Amino acid sequence: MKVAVVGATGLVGSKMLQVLTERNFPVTELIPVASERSVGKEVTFKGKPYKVVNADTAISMKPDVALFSAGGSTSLEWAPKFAEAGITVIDNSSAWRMDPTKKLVVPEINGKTLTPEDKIIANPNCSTIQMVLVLNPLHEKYKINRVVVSTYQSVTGTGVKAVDQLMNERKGIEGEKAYAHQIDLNVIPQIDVFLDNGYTKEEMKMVKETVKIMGDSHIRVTATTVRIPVIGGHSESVNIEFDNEYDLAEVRSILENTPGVIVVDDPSKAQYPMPKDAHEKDEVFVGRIRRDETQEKTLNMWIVADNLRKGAATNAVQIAEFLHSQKWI
Ligand code: A2P
Ligand code: 11C
Repeated sequence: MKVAVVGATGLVGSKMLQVLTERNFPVTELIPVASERSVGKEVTFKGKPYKVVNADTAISMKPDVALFSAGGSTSLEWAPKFAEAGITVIDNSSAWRMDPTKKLVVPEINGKTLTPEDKIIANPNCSTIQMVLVLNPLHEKYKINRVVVSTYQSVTGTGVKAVDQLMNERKGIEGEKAYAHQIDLNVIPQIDVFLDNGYTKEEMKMVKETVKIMGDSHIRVTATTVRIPVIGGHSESVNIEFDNEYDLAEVRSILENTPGVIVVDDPSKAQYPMPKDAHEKDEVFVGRIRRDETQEKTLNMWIVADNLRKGAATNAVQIAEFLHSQKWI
């Protein structure tokens, strides 16, 4: 299968190349795509060098599928052109997620809603993916009414420039800034731009994308998203109010039996999920599962995942795997 990766020189794009290799996706030819300034550079895939091309050239090379992670404006401009040429696009940007004509997919939850007619498929935001993977099986059992989430997000969510900012600050080196503030030894309660309602765009992604993926407008989500000086994964403190009473042991058992989820929860041994341990793993880790003692039918938990993997590259490759298993690509 000919596979184009648009944004192949970026953090998520290079993770996509790594995940395609690890999962042995049947790539017969790789087409790495980046901006004009990278055209001609070489990208290594499975030990072989491939020359970076621009989006126009990539279309003329007729890939079967294109994984996009080159920002919203590149996706808005180029995804429809790829789709018109018959190339299925799996898009990691926010460009198409809330478009009612496009599916927003976490394969374990709503992969089955896909059809061969879906030519632009949206990959959700990283902080949303790791949360819904845990929420969905609990919603199926107890019906979720409301979720209150606070995030602790890795600088890798912003891209290469932010990782450089953190490392430069740590070494006392002046350099380019990805954030308006120092990130080392600091916490920034802003991810993405502020909207008119006082929330950030990242917060509203968590609110809206959760409802769309889980397909239930009854679920109310309120979020505070925060950047912390961490590399390796996003963490989330999640408070979940159900419509129905739950049993704590049953919650654990449901999560232990959910594909892609690993329960790490033994306070007596100081065992709980941490980004250091989730780094380079495809699973979503959940722990600190406990009753909210202030309110009935309500639960607290802590969710951690590598935002570049299940939060981005792995989820996109899993969508491609699903399409391939259906013989649609
Ligand atoms: P380039 O390296 O040439 O700038 P990140 O999110 O880690 O910063 O990466 C963004 C990715 O998107 C990079 O691979 C970048 O390429 C790519 N990109 C940016 N603009 C375009 C564009 N117009 N067409 C294709 N790729 C683009
Ligand atoms: C972050 N969640 O951590 C963002 C990055 O909509 O795919 C991903 C943005 C997106 O900064």
